[in-house]
Amino acid sequence: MPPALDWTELDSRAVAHARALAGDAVQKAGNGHPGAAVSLAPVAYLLFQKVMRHDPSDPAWLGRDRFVLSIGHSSLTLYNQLLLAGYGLEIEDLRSLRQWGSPTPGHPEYGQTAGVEMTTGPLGQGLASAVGMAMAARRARGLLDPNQPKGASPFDHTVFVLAGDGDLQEGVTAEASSLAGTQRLGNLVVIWDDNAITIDGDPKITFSEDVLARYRAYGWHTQHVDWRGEGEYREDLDGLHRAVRAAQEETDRPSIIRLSTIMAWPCPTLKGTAAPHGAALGAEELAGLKKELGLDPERCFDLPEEVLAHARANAAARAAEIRENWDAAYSNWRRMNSQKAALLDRLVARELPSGWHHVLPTFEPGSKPVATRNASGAVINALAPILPELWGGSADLTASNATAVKGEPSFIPASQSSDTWQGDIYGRNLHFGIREHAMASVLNGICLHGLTRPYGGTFFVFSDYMRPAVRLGALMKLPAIHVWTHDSIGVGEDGPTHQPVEHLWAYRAIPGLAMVRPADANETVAAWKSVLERRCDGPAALVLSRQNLPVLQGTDAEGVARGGYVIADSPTGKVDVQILATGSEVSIALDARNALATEGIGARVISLPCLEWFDEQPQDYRDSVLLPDVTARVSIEAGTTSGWARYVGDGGVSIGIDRYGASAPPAELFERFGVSAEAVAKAARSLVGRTRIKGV
Ligand SMILES: Cc1ncc(C[n+]2csc(CCOP(=O)(O)OP(=O)(O)O)c2C)c(N)n1
Ligand SMILES: [Mg+2]
Repeated sequence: MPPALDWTELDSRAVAHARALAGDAVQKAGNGHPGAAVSLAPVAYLLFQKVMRHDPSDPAWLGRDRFVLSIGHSSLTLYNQLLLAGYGLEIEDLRSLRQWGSPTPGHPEYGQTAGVEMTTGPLGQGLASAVGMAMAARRARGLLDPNQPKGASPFDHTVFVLAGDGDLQEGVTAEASSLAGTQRLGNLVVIWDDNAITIDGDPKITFSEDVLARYRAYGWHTQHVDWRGEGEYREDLDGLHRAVRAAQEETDRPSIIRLSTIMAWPCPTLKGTAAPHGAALGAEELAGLKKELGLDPERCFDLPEEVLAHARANAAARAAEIRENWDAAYSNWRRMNSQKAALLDRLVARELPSGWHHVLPTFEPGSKPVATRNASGAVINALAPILPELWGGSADLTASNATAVKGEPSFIPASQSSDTWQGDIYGRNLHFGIREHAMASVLNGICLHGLTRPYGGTFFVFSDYMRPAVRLGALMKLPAIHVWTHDSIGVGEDGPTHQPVEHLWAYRAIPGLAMVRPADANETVAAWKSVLERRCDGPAALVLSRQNLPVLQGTDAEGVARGGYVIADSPTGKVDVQILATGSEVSIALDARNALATEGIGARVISLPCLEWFDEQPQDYRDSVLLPDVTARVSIEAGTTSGWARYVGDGGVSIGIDRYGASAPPAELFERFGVSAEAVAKAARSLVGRTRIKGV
């Protein structure tokens, strides 16, 4: 039996004030989401004050449980607890809810408010990323302390999620939950606020399956705590506490608790309706709520000193007690595992081991052509022995994406091993199944958890399935690495469904995401190096070819790190035209340059593996690469041309594919779509003919 819940009158008062504060904050802001914050205040208080291991004075504490508010719209549910527990939020911050620069933005934002583990708001992402956090916790434990029995390591902790009807309707949680069940993530506990309300009212119009049966079928441990019951609504905190403890004790399966509540309870007239989901309660209803709670309806933002002091003292005392044991266990672990402790210090600092890049492969220019996806696979395998934090896999395209680390087990329970993949709960090769969206969310969760660095692969065309999570990762500046192979019509016979065309520009539209499309094997190595070195500034996608590409003369790792460089300058000593290219089209550009040389036209070829990195460079560097005075410019990229005007200017020509591809052999497709050296040369000739070159 878990210890009985120790609950005092002051705890009840803290919950009552939290409910009223949620109403007050939204009333003052004029808009927001009070409803679930009112009804879930006791649930969140229970977690933060009675259940979770956390330390408000050290929000980054390694041993902490994680709390993910998947219902991000209910940010006040979290802000109230951060305030009560002593994470630095104060009443004045609730007064500035949703205002410019406040630590209480409309939805919780990672990095803006101490104690916020993840940016949430796009429904489903919180729960799906929590699966990644739970996976990361297991992987980190395997790296640092694999031999302790369950629960005995300082690295053991629980990932808690508060989810809503919306989260469980979103497809990404189905993907992630199926994966979590297969992975037997016993360190994951989800509480589903089954309040029978979404914005359109009763979700019975859209959501009729037996959700817990579905989760049982996924392999989860399920419980139902029914506060609505048959008779009067009763917030049975003892029952919920028991369920949460039982969920934590179930270490072999993830757990979900269906908690049947009433939206905005105990608001006098609006409880149980959709109205308080996303609008201020109104003065009258708010006063009525306060009366129901036994509070003074005249007082706003009221939090008596003794209530706040109680909550903060309780959170601090619990933290001190938990930390005392944990610190001792952790010091002991450090003493017994000095090498692993050094590894941990490196991972916490997000540093790479000195000299790490010496193991990177190099490819001889002119040697056998190599697909950049395979060069990427060679990099991953070269780095694997010295970067244990680097791990990843694919959404069922492991061989195609070249994401596997050879000779290492898969990150799956041994019981899930197949003829092809040997499983180990601490394994390294990830298998996401055909779940691209959840893969991206999981990568975010792994990054958020901290210590390790994940990558995930699929065909570039299916990156569309990942976009919501990739965007959120960019917003949070998480260093996930996307390995997107089969990057163009170079896919060939599979045809237009499998040939990305608009994807490069569609993803370049996401601020903070680096789209890296290397030209050959050596640029691929340099791209990986730069991505790994840029470890704190957001996600990167490696956009890689299916087809073999020549190993080029003139590639430059430093130039790749800067996003663009001159791979071959004008052979005539005078730059008549500049050819801009990425990926597989760089070699085409080089062919065009050579053809133009025979006609006495001097072409400079600029390889631009990453426009985002190039744009970051100082003006003088950019001007030294892309000469401002030479306005005869041709870009070539096997995708839509939409954004190239910015680089080639009004007078330039962009060669690309502004239509869907087709099913045919790759060489024929390049030719028929005019992505060719002849097309570049033709455009260059006409530009040189009609463009006055300054200073000439
Ligand atoms: C992906 C996504 N789609 C739509 C929305 C808009 N939205 C915000 S909350 C909500 C309803 C959520 O219902 P539920 O999870 O039951 O939360 P409750 O109303 O019970 O607080 C919707 C549709 C969103 N935030 N994210
Ligand atoms: Mg709901």
